[in-house]
Amino acid sequence: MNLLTLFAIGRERRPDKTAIEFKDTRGPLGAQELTFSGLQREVERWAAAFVRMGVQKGDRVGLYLCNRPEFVIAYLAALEVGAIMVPINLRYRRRELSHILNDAEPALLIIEDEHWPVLDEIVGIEIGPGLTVLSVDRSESWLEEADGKEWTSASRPLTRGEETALIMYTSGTTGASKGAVLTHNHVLATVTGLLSAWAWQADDVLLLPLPLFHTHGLVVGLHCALAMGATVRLRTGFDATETVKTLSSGAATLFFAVPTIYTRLVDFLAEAEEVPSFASMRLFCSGSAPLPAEIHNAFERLTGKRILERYGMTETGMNFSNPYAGPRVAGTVGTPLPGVFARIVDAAGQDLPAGEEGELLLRGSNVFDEYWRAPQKTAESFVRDELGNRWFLTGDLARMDPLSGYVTLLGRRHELIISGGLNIYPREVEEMLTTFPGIEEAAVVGEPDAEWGEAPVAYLVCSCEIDEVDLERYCRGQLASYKLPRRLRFVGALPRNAMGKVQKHLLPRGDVE
Ligand code: MLC
Ligand code: AMP
Repeated sequence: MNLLTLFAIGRERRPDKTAIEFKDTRGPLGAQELTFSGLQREVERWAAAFVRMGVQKGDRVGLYLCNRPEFVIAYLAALEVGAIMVPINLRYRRRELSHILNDAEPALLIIEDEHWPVLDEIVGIEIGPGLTVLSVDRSESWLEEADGKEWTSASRPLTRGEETALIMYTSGTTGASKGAVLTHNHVLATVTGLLSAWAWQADDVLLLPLPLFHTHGLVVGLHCALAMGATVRLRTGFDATETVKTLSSGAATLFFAVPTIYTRLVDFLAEAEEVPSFASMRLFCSGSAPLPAEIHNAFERLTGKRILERYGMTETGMNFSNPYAGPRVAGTVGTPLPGVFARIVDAAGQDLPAGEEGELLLRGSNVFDEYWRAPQKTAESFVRDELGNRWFLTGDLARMDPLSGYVTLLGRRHELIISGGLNIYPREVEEMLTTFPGIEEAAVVGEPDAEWGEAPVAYLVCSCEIDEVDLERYCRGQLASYKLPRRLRFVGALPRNAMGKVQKHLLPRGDVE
């Protein structure tokens, strides 16, 4: 099924109801509200403009935008014309942006005015011709040019469920991010699974401060709401005061967030003179990184609400969830969602009995088929069983409770660092650090961090004295700032094994001169 067909079911329930209530928590974009029918009118106007600009079925449309109604409009308009949406992390800098634009080769990129400087640096230089860049802040000018060009659902090119809806870039083990190709059917499987597992209702109102360029905000949040015809209170970012005010005022029923946000809410509420009631809230969800049990319990103590923790991935959408009705166990991600099959295997790929720790493998109609233009990476990410079924190697280490069947995630097979729900691959940071004059070798590891869960720390072998201020300025120009090492440790050499591979577990922890 095409996702637009699913969204039409939600829209037609109550076309005059609010689909998006938007507020810019930072200020400049103000507030805006769109009904489901108003949203569709805008989508059709944008779709007509896209076609006029030459966007064709199968073309990629990149969105380098913060959370704002135009993100939703542009995305749905891209689907209308049969295009594939490529969301781009807004924190990405020149190098990361350039990589995605070269890899996905979008025909159209939609940005905000403030991003012109970085695009001027790369378009026509690092990025080949053929890319049209439009600013959302000047949309009236290019939308007007298409006025009079009618677009209706009858204009839609036939797009089947097995065709691609999204390419979502996710941190790559090889230093550069890779695009997970998601069809309409993949996304639909996650959405329909969650609608039933979490008992979504048309009257639901979701407060959504998470970025729409990641699966959590986009698929779990926006898609479920559009499919159900529920309202989204879309925010540009997280603000504890505003969140508590909205959630306690009766203006929301659902809240989805990452553990760092729950940590901040617990701190905020613990310091409040009086903790307000969250009586209208029927569900608080956490995911994207492990929720510490003490935060889980502290949140319940303060609010009387028990968080539902779930587990997902960009490549697969949502996989596991604690129950909506039933015990939500801190430190676990619950059981597989409808239609998701899971195995836990040892290093040789053999199934392990419940209770033993191994790598989690997944299969299901939610699981992607391939990375964009990367057959080798795709091949390395799947194994086949004796029946020929293809299983995705998640890289997550897990154990299943023999009695309840609940799964606990224990860590990751690869070196991935998850900071506040954002992924950092050490290799990418290491490669960047060694391009700085004087840094000969770098090893980046994740260390526990009270605020972010994990934070990157860099061990450096240098041939001369490094000016840390210069280094930081350099790093900021190269990488999204959440990837910057929080601490630098200067060492004489990196511990290596006989094969020359860095033994990160042997790096001296704590400050070293
Ligand atoms: C922001 N900063 C971070 C950071 N977020 N640093 C480390 N880790 C993070 N996660 C840094 C910025 O780089 C900036 O640094 C400074 O903090 C202020 O930025 P900000 O934008 O004002 O930050 P803030 O609004 O406080 O953001 C924190 C946050 C945000 C937790 C709200 O990180 C967030 O929304 N995280 C969720 C990401 C997400 O949706 N992940 C899901 C992926 S999908 P400087 O130095 O420039 O000032 C997935 C699958 C699944 O994982 O299961 O869901
Ligand atoms: P991403 O690549 O950004 O899609 O992040 C996916 C990864 O986030 C997974 O492979 C897990 O390692 C991690 N993750 C998601 N949800 C949870 C959770 N509830 N607990 C622990 N880790 C999680």
